[in-house]
Amino acid sequence: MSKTNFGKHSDFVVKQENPFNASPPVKLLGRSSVTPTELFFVRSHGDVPMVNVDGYRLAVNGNVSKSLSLSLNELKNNFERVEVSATLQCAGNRREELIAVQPIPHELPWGVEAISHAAWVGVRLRDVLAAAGVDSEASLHQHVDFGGLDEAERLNTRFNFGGSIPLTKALNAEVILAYEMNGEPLMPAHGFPLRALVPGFIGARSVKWLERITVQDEPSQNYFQRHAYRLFAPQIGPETVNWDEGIMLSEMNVTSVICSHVEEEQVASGVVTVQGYSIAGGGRDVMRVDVSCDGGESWTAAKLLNDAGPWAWTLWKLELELKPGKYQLVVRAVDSAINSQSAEVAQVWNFKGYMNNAWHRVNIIVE
Ligand SMILES: Nc1nc2c(c(=O)[nH]1)N[C@H]1C(S)=C(S)[C@@H](COP(=O)(O)O)O[C@H]1N2
Ligand SMILES: [Mo]
Repeated sequence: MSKTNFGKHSDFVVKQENPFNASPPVKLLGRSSVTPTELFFVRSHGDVPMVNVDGYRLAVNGNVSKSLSLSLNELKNNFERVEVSATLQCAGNRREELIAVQPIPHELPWGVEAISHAAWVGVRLRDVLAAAGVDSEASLHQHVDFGGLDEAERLNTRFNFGGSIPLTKALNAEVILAYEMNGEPLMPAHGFPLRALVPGFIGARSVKWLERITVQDEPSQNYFQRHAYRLFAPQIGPETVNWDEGIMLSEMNVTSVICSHVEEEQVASGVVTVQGYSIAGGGRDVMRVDVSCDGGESWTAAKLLNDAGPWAWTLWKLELELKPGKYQLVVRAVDSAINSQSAEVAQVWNFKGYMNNAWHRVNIIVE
């Protein structure tokens, strides 16, 4: 295990050493509902800060009647301990397929593995906001801004990572300040000692190494809210972009992915088991996962394997009887709002490479 591996699995695939960005091999993903922590993907925009818990304080300020400064123990002792089982997915998941359509410079070429699931323990954000005297009735149009301790560098300046969510989301029971992941204190790479956990939203809003929560009238001024993590129309590029026009990303969209096979894989004829994950954003449910082995001409519904609640991915499986030949496996899902996926990656291309939820296709050779 190399020094920069941050305690991860020896098969963990490091995409970038500095900052540390890494993900599990696709075939180890979605094997179980809960991703073992040593395989949970890591997305970081700056160096992983090593936080000394003795000096650690969380500040709660802004439009509150009582500003707070809390140690980790005060948080643990003064607020109810709650568990939330939730999947985290980066908005840049599956960027690699977008890059194959048209290059996306300076962004990480994630495959399908920038997603993982854990059992998180922490305190409800709304309990902490209530202790700070946030008047939820009077202030529904506000935003909750999270500030991290890590520093990123963009546009020649160094600044702390941050991002915000609407107060209406922050007041929901599923949004927590997490200090444990899969029964252990958070690992440094996942935000020790404390992170926001915003199920159903893009991963970027689950701010790690959380040091500040500010209730304010506007969304975060942070680069990662104002420039990055916005969705632009397909014709917009770096030269023509007006940063204010992109859609600030919040809820994830419905997606589905094949994890059992990789491109051009050779498999034996007979029963071929196709497996993967699917997830609907915003707490919606995955209602149906369809699998095709002929490029999308005909479809069969896959078996949905787990029901870990609205904030969790759905694992699925289908056994196909395949004779020798070439096949294109395809998967697509439908969620509880009957949202579905685009057939072609080109239809969802955008110059920052976010939210690719096109049908996932994998060509295999059966021998
Ligand atoms: N402080 C801080 N929080 C952060 C980030 C970061 O770089 N710094 N990356 C965000 C992004 S883009 C994602 S997808 C998730 C990834 O969480 P993980 O590394 O625990 O998988 O953390 C989010 N929180
Ligand atoms: Mo992300």
